[in-house]
Amino acid sequence: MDTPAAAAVVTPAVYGASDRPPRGDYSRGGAVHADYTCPQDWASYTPADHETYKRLYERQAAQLPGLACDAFIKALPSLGVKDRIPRFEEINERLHRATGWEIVAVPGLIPELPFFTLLANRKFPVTDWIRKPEEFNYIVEPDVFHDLFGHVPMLFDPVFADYVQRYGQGGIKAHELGAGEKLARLYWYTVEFGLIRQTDGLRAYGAGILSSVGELQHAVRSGEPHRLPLDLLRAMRTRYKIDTYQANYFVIENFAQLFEFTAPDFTPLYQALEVLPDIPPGVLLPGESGKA
Ligand code: HBI
Ligand code: FE
Repeated sequence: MDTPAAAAVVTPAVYGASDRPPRGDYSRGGAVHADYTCPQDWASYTPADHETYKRLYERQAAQLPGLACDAFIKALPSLGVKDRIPRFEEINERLHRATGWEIVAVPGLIPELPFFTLLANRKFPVTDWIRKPEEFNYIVEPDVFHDLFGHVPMLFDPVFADYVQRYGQGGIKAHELGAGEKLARLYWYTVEFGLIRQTDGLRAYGAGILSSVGELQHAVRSGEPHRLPLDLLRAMRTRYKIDTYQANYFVIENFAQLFEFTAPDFTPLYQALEVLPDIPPGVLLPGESGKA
């Protein structure tokens, strides 16, 4: 669909625990569509923007060995150019051939339902703006570096790619059932901050870890955070922080496990969650070692 949305329809998402509005431009003179997608405004990147991307890419790529999962390391070159912000169409030629996914540009965080709907249609929303040099090390909202470098390589893995689509389908249903916030925690603890056990040790597959300069070491190696085997109820009960390293991570054995976990109808889980209290980040329940 190519009709630009009425400006009033496309409002920024209020997301996580932030009290500021998202910073993207959600009107762009009518260029933002009703599904929140927009053209990637490639021409507006400055030489400094491309330089920021190049420096982020170089620094992050250098610390992947032994910390990032094999699927991520294998697919990273599929992003193409490293010395400037890639054009999304270039990536789509390869991504669509690999798993049938495509990336679409968005002006920033978007509300839950349109977000879930894009995923259910195998379209991954990628923020097109890039952080300013003074935010080089840390940014709360996703920018093009987080979305491309962190998320897109994993979409080249066929099983993980199917999981993300199924998550989007489940999200639409959760939204109808008023359980969107609970399901969003599953996204957080898998797609954003998930760990996987490989035969050669623990590795990161979550984009929030893979795109962060400090969190890779913290998540995979540090003795500080708790690591728990992924359990749907446990993860959906656990609140999260958006402005510090995570205090707990959930570990999967393989991507097929994620896909299988999300096959059943979640309605009974949402019912159970209504009477189970939330668990604060970093808290262990009786019997948990936190050393998965
Ligand atoms: N919008 N652009 C963008 N990127 C996200 O990761 C995102 C979003 N909107 C909502 C959202 N994530 C969350 O609700 C997900 O947890 C499920
Ligand atoms: Fe993300």
